[in-house]
Amino acid sequence: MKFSFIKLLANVIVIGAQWGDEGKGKITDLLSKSADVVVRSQGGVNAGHTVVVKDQKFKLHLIPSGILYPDTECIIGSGTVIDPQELLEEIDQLKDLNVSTDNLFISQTAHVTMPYHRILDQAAEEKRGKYKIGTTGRGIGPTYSDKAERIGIRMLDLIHCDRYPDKIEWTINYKNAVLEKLYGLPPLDAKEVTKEYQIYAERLRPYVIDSSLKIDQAVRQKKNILFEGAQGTLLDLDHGTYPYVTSSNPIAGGACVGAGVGPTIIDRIIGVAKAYTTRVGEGPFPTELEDEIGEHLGDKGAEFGTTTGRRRRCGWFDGVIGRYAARINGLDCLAVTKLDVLDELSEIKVCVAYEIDGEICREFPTHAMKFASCKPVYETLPGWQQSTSNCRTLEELPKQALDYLKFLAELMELPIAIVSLGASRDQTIIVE
Ligand code: 2SA
Ligand code: MG
Repeated sequence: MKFSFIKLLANVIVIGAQWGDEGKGKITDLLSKSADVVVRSQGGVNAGHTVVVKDQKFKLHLIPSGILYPDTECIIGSGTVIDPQELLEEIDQLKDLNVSTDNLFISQTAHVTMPYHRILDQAAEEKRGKYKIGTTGRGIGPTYSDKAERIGIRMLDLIHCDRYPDKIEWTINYKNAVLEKLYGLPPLDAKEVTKEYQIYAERLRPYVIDSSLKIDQAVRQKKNILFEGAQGTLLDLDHGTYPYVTSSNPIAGGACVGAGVGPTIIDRIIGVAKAYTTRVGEGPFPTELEDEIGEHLGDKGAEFGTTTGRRRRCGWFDGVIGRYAARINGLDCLAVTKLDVLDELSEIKVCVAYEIDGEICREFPTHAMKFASCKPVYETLPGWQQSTSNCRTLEELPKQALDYLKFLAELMELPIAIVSLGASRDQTIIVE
């Protein structure tokens, strides 16, 4: 079966099947309508979701888009990293737009991004020179490094820092040595930073809870839980295009780890993929188009990073990484977004395999050098050259557009459950 409707009467993970920015924000926003709880499991303010409701644009980085529904509980889970200043700005932005944050909860074991993390992220990028990763510069990698090194500050430490300021001060002084000795940068004033963070702590304290316990209670009450992925499969620290990856696990397994639930509670895993491919930052990208078609996709698709404003690199749909994402995540079905961006093209290419050292390869090569050298093998499909943005059923789509979707579904061996044809909530086909 090529198309199927996956009912959201269950616990669902939404995952990016490419390099991030697949339009997960819109899909989770749609699914949040029938979810009782929405959970973010990993990542930090490197993520960016734009949700459009009644012509109002919401740019969210840390807070799940489910916050726009008044009865949906939103949890920022253990596996995330939290920049308190940015989170408070997001809370204020929502309040200004009359969106309540009473249903927002923050895990007490999530790690805190401190000022030195941001400085170190940017300094390390500069030092890497030609080996730079193209990070968002938001301190994500250094925050996760400290977590692994076991010198991180967790939300618990933050909200109790008025009583125990020593830990934060000690860590800042420890990091000052790194700033000075490794990068020749001026030290931070430990007392000043601690004072600043005490103010953030005061405001964030009411939101902080034992999140895994709260999720467990929701599971026992048979509530519908939506796990909202950030970034994408190919940016996964373990299974992505290392070293050009983020420092967390955006794959389905990562959702369980970061939320603190067992995999047995998950009923469905939905992969979100654009009808073409984009990537921000450095690293190999086999189907990249450095020509006027790539430019057209970028312009029509408004391909700019939500967090950094960087222009995204654009290319054809890559079925090899698509199949890889299906495997690594155990995807049940697919949501295809931004199909309308292809509307004007006379023909559309899809990568079905790679050629590596003269050999045809259908499986994703985890070897970075091989991946960097692979040439895409394309199949060319006819375009439809008419607008699809007002189509609301599969039947209303031009035949070539429907054939294109069927081709992707067959290639990925997955049913398509949702097709998105624009940014607003109603520009969507939900397959019945
Ligand atoms: P980092 O900052 O350490 O996580 O960067 C490491 C790599 O991960 C990529 N990355 C992303 N790629 C796409 N979208 C992301 N979120 C923002 C958005 C990006 C933006 O939604 O648009 O605004 O630029 C995201 N976050 C991290 C990053 O480009 C590096 O390749
Ligand atoms: Mg994004």
